[in-house]
Amino acid sequence: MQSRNESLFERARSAIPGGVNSPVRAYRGVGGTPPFIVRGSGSRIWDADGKSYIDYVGSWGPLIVGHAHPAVLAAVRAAAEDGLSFGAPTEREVEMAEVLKRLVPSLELVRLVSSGTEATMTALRLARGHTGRSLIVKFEGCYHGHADSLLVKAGSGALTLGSPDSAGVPPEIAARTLVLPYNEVGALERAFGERGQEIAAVIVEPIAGNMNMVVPERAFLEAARRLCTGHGAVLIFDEVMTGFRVALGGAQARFGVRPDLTTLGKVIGGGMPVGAVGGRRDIMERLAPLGPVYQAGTLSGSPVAVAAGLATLELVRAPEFFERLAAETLHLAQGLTAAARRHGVAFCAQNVGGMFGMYFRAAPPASYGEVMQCDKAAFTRFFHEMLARGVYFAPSAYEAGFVSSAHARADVEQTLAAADAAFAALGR
Ligand code: KE4
Repeated sequence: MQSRNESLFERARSAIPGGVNSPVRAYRGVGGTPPFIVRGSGSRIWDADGKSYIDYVGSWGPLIVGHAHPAVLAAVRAAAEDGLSFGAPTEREVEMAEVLKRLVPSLELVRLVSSGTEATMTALRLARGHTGRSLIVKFEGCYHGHADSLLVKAGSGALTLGSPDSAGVPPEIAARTLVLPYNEVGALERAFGERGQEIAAVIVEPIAGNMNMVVPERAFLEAARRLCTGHGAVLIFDEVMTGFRVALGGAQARFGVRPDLTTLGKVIGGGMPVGAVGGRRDIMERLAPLGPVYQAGTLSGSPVAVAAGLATLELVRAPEFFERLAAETLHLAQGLTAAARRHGVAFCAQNVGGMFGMYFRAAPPASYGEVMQCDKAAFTRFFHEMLARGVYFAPSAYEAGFVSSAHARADVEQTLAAADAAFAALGR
């Protein structure tokens, strides 16, 4: 007898490529049938077979205050009562831009879009339009959404499926993207030494969350800043994942490095489709209708989506929000590491604010190469042991995990108890 998840997945595959609307959801990285989720509340989600899970994916980061938060739902309901979309300016969008400017000082002007991909695609076009150059530097294992120029040695779902370089990207486009090793100052210096005058922009995840989680040396981000300044290139921090996740001001606040442009998404929509690109006024003023760089969007700044984002950003501004979130995430990371050690499994975990990495190796990786040394088979076994025990991690060894303010200590303790049993099974 098929489970509901299995029968839904069978139906889905007959109507949707791979049965999913985003590849990583298909569980190709871990095998098995993905649970079809029917609802979420706080730290938990329920699948079509009635099973509940403590959720550490949080829709890949947006649900930082937990599922179906009453204040977020109330804001969405209120906005929806006035109509869903107008294709005209609304006060809420102005309020969102003002809130983002206040919380992220490097945003002198900001444009709202509907996804992280649109934000990074726009940032690249802005950098190319501003500099008159076309070469983009990105880093192996980093994922910046699925715009052509960025699907070159990309992380996240592309890496999970073993296709970091997507088909369909013309070679002449891919040739305008230079991929360097993440966290290596020397390689970046050599690239600027050889081709500095061609480089329009460096785009970087200031904490890499799409090849598991790799925390850069501060010197790496400082070198990117120094070299971009010295060569007239645009430094883009892709904070779609880290923005309002690792600190109120994002990774740029933690590292004290000011980018020229920042891209945002996920948390700023609170689970609804909102992305943003912002930064230096002289660059942002190149955007239509002021300047020659075109960009547009039917639902950009959607009042209902922005209402969800505003409510979420209000909640994360509560006193001690990030301190409490980081403390709970640290407790999870330390507890997982201790459980693995008790059972002799080569594993460690670390967090930055409310995001974490889990690694089947002795020490946290500092590079893409070290991420690839992690024991992927062990991760897959652990993933399924935990899923069976009601803990829902990202179905890929190349993703970060997320804790929300709705995760109580009891949730984390339940997770750690499940992990103890899972590591015992792995250790046998
Ligand atoms: P979206 O277009 O998916 O909203 O954002 C793309 C993006 C851009 N930049 C960073 C740093 C990102 O992490 C993302 C999207 N993250 C993935 C998960 N790692 C989204 C999940 C998915 O692709 O289904």
